[in-house]
Amino acid sequence: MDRYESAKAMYLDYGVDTDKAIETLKTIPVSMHCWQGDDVTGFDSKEALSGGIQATGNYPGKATTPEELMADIDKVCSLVPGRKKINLHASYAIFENGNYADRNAIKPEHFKKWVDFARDRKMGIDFNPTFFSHPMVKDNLTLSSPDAKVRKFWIEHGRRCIEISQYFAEQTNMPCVMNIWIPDGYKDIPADRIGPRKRFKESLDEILSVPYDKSKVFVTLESKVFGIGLESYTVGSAEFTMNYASKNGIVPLMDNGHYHPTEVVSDKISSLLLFNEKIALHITRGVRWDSDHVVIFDDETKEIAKEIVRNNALDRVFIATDYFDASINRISAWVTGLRSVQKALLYALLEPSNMMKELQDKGEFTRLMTVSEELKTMPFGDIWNEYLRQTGVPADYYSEVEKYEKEVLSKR
Ligand code: RNT
Ligand code: ZN
Repeated sequence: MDRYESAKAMYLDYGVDTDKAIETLKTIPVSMHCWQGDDVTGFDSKEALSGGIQATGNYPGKATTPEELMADIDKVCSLVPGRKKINLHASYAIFENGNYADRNAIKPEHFKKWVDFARDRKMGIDFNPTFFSHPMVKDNLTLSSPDAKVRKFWIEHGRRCIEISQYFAEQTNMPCVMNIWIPDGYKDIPADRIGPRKRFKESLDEILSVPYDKSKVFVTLESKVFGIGLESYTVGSAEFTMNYASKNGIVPLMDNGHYHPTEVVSDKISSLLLFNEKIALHITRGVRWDSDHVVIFDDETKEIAKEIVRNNALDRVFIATDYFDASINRISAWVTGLRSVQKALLYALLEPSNMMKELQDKGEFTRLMTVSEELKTMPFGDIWNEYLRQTGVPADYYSEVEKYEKEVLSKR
């Protein structure tokens, strides 16, 4: 018997249909962040990366033009199975023939090349206003700045991004998730915590007063506990963003690097699902801090996937990746992270969750523990390989990455 058939029979003993799991996995969109390709640099400014985030390493071959970044995205897509969306930041606007526009003046036309790119590949586009790496970030503040001029600039940026998001949705015929994250915060103990949050709230109200089609654009709001140089206070804390999102009918976004080290996003998903029609995730891997390491097939990534699958929430959770490693081949970093998310989803789809819920409700905790442990040594790899085979993606991507590095990246 071939390996897939024999693995399939083993899962069937637990009542799990592996064919069905594979079919479901093929339909789950994962939003691929464009910023792994160039260490969050973008094309619109010469400013260094700011906002309390950091890409470390200087591996050669990073993309520095739209053409290079698009070629790299194509390479990645050829090595990642399943449905992908492309997640852009406003800083990736493409200016041609001197039609440069500052962040408060960008228009759909500056993203036409991205639309063409996505449409040719039948992909949807997600979007992010870029509230960092720009001279109008004053004292690490944007939408919460005490300076009305600064706030006005960034409010206008946010409003324009909603318009661009709707353009993406209409052009690709797929909804666009637009995520708002601001770096605003203080390095040291603030004297006024409520003032900046009140201003942030008012700025968000102004951004969201732009009329837009809520069936096409889903605005999400991402929280964060601290940033580099912003250790003592962030304006967009978890409490702020969750309350703002639920009061204003937008979607809360949780990034699993944005909590205290012993807090886990996997435990938060169920609560948010009970109070929100949709929720959004940034999947990353923090090592000791919000370091944005490449996502791997680790316990917390699996646990996050299980919470989405067990709660029948595949159509209620917007799944996106968000990490940036500049110390290794960036294509490989991208592929490894995206594949890990897909692996975790498959792993979750192969869990006999009803049976396990029943054991929990009956108080059979001894059996529950033994089942969970047995599942860990099931032939998961054979099911994964079958999925790769069916989606036409090579199991060994390293040799492809090596070849691309030799032929393309090393010549940049
Ligand atoms: C920063 C946030 C945010 C960014 C991207 C580039 O800590 O996670 O989502 O990583 O917008
Ligand atoms: Zn994030």
